Amino acid sequence: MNNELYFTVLGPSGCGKTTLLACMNEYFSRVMPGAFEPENPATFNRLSEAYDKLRHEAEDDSHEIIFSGGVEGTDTEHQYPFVLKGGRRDVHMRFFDFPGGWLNPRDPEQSAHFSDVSAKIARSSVIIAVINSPYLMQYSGKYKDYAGIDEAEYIIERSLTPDSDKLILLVPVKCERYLASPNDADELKTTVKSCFNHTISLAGEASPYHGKIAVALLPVKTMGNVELSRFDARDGNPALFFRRITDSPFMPEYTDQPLRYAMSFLLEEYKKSRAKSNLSSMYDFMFGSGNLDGILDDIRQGIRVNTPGAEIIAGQELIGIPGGEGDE
Ligand SMILES: Nc1nc2c(ncn2[C@@H]2O[C@H](COP(=O)(O)OP(=O)(O)OP(=O)(O)O)[C@@H](O)[C@H]2O)c(=O)[nH]1
Ligand SMILES: [Mg+2]
Repeated sequence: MNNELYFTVLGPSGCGKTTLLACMNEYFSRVMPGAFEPENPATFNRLSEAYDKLRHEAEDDSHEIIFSGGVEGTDTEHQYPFVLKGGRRDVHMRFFDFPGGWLNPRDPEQSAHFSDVSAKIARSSVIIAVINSPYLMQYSGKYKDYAGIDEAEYIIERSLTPDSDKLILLVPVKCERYLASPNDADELKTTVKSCFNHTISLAGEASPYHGKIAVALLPVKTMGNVELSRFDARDGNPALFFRRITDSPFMPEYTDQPLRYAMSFLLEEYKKSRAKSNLSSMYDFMFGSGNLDGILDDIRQGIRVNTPGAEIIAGQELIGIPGGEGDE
């Protein structure tokens, strides 16, 4: 258990965390069958169900898809264990997602939860902040508090430790409309960067974490064929409506990129621990047999640095891939 890679997935209920993992699972089980898979049937079932539901919604022309904001939803932590299969050794990874309410530092009832999430983040190599894009983009960001960014930034900062590197992935979803043209994608990019300004500054030269934090922005289309049709905030609790783009097929895109970036980062961490002859490091234990190199290289090979709205914002050397600014 101790030698698992931890990934923390942050974002309020309904923002699309499970959906993102479901799309990632579907992608890699298709392109790398047998190499990357859920560790147990419960995880497999939960993610397959989420994917089937997404597909069903994406292929249904008969209604608008409605999401309401502000619901706290599930009140329990979810864990999604995966295994990456090596010849002699497997690498175990565990994705954690938490109810949004647990991240509220001002709620005394949640303080135990807050500490628990914070400890998981401290132990995680990779943090994925899932961003419900319309809250940032509609009405000039008037509803951005619903995206839970302040909470995410606060707990990330509180959980950093000077002794380990971290990759922070900012992953906008429900963003088909904002990736429609290069100008739209630029606007999404600028907006997300300004909303996460504090986190990005933690990687800056003036920060004690400079050189230890990498930040990348990686928008993902989980449906690909729907667009925001209405944003109704009349009763103060904004509801999002999506509609299928006529005759467009269900077509998730870029769903593989977060894991590819994560694996590239982890491979760099492993190389660094090797160079320091730190043979007791977690990375050395997991990757040291050499058997996984082929798989990791395959995963890394598929990295794209120029998908719409994407950018490596800080710490490119930690991620270890060529390119920088993603231009459309
Ligand atoms: N239109 C659109 N809908 C999406 C997208 N991603 C997720 N959804 C929908 O959003 C709803 C909520 O997504 P989930 O993945 O269950 O959200 P979650 O963050 O796991 O929520 P909790 O488990 O309650 O914390 C689902 O009905 C998805 O079908 C997207 O990119 N576009
Ligand atoms: Mg979920």
